[in-house]
Amino acid sequence: MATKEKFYLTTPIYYTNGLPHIGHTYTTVVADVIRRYKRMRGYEVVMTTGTDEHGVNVERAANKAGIPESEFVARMAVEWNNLWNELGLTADEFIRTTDLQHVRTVQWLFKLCKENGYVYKGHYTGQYCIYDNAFVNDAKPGDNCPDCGRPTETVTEENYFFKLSAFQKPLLDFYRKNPNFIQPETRKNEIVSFVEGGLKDLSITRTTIRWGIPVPGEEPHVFYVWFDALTAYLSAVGGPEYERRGMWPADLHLVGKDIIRFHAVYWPAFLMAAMLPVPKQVWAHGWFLMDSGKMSKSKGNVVLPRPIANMLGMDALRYFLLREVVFGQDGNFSYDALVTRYNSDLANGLGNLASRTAAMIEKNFTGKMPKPSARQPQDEVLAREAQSAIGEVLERYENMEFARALEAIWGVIAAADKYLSSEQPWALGDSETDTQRKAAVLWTTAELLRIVTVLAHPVLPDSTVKVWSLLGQPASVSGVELDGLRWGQLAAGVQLGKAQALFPRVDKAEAIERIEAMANEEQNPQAAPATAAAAAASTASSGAAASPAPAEKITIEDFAKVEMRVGQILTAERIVGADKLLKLNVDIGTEKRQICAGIAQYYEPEALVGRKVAVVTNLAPRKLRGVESNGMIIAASVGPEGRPVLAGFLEDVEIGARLK
Ligand code: ME8
Repeated sequence: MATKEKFYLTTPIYYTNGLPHIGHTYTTVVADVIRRYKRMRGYEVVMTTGTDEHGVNVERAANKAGIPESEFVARMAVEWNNLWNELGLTADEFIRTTDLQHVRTVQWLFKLCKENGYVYKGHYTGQYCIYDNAFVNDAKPGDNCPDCGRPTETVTEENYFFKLSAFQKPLLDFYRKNPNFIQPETRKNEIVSFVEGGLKDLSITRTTIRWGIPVPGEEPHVFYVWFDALTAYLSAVGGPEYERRGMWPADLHLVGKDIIRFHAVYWPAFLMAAMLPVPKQVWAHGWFLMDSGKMSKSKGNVVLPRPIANMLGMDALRYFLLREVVFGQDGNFSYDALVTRYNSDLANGLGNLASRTAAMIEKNFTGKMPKPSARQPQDEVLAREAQSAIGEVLERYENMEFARALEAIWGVIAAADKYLSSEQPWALGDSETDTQRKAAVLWTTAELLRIVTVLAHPVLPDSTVKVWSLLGQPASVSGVELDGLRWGQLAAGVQLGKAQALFPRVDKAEAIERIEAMANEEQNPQAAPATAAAAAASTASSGAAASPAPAEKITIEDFAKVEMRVGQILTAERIVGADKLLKLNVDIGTEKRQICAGIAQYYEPEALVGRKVAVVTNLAPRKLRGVESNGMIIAASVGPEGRPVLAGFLEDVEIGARLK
């Protein structure tokens, strides 16, 4: 058997002074999509990610948390790793820069560079903040520290320097000989002109930082974080023994545009100096922006992946990230656009096509895939469209044009919708001719769905598995070889699998409200307004089961912040355009409140009048579907759909009584 060609790809190793947001998720999702795609094309793939655990920022974050750095980074690495696992983004190797294997690799790389004459001892002079104990990059004498605002001082320290200047010509030659090394083209031009402008030697050790990998025999020197971090790509696949694993050099480093210089200039130079193989490609994508600005914790505009995955499913987030923005360019993130795409492309598009095709086969052919005997030219037109999409989609994936790949797949879905509308199999009768025609139309649609499912699998790994089993297909969709995919391979006679919910439609405003409530709870666990069940009751159940992470323990003082009282519902009415919400007027003893509750699908408004309920009364007012809601009604959230059941009292209670 021929051995498989290898493909090694990496995400950046992320800083552990914060938690993953949608930007980090983006890079990791793209890596995962490529991994799945390459496997389906027969490659042996290794994908790595990890955590960058050294440096001043981590040192500061640990100090702020009041725990030793080693404990702080261990906790953070667990958080990052857990989140990736939860999101289905488990890498093949997860490298931590505090791992012994990594420490050994950094020290080894340094030794090779030094032995080859590219490292020398010198003095580094820069602006230093004595309060933060750190050099301030790019600061001039007289500048203030950007972190604490205090004046910086000019400080000189002894460092080891890397002779980056010696690599100007080798790097430019390398870029010329490997024109695809830096992608996209615009980034390549930036880097080439940066290198053409001349390279200064780089200080690669520090004596002013404590939290780093020690330079052997040269304490207190520790390695500069980037010399340390970049080497993680090599330590993940064997370090000094990389040849044994056979994965190095990396085929693809995926990074954001912020760190392209480190990857396309410093990293190949370090490797050239050590006479080690250089990676084949660095691909720098753009930023996901929030309200057209960069996400940052201090601005409070960070989007978290978990609430979105809980509400809409991880496939929806993956689809959105890849479909919404041309890979390589910046794009804006908005919940509105996310939910719109979810409803239109996933619920109404793929989900609807799959469920109605299966339902028609179930109804007309007792769930057995029919044989396509009475074919007509329009079936062939659709077949040709799907067949030619296969080639196009593979080419798009190969060129990292994910949005275009998905566009092509969804073009085929739209063609199938059109085909069904014009063929109208549901309008055909039970005569032999009609039954044969129905068989041909439904087989054609199911075959198209099979092809779409295979092509979309790298992006939608969970839902395509469901469609695959719905179509009664053997083995796993991930095992299908993309290069062998052809129109006409769908066997007749197979029994369809059980129908499963794929992408239940959601009410946009409610979905956004719930995502935001979960994000708020995740970001401010102490300030969480009320229980998960209460949040579910106030914002309506959408059908997509939300399962927020279990809340951390709170103190009695925290609990005391939530004011709950007995209220009596005076009036209840439906809200036009929001089929899940009821507008209630509630007497809470001291005043009457307007409260919106997501219970309209389960409670008739008239039946609620006069009912006594438990109300959270000190919740900040907010708008639901444009209607002000001033409080929250407590309900249990029951079953996978989160059916709300209002909390009540077995004995008579006074209106306004406080719940404790
Ligand atoms: O730079 N949009 O780590 P980091 C898109 N430890 N991608 C984003 C993003 C956004 N708004 N925000 C972050 C580091 N990213 C170093 C890397 S590698 C040897 C060391 C992604 O935690 C993007 O991939 O700051 C970016 O390059 C990376 O996260 C930066 O992660």
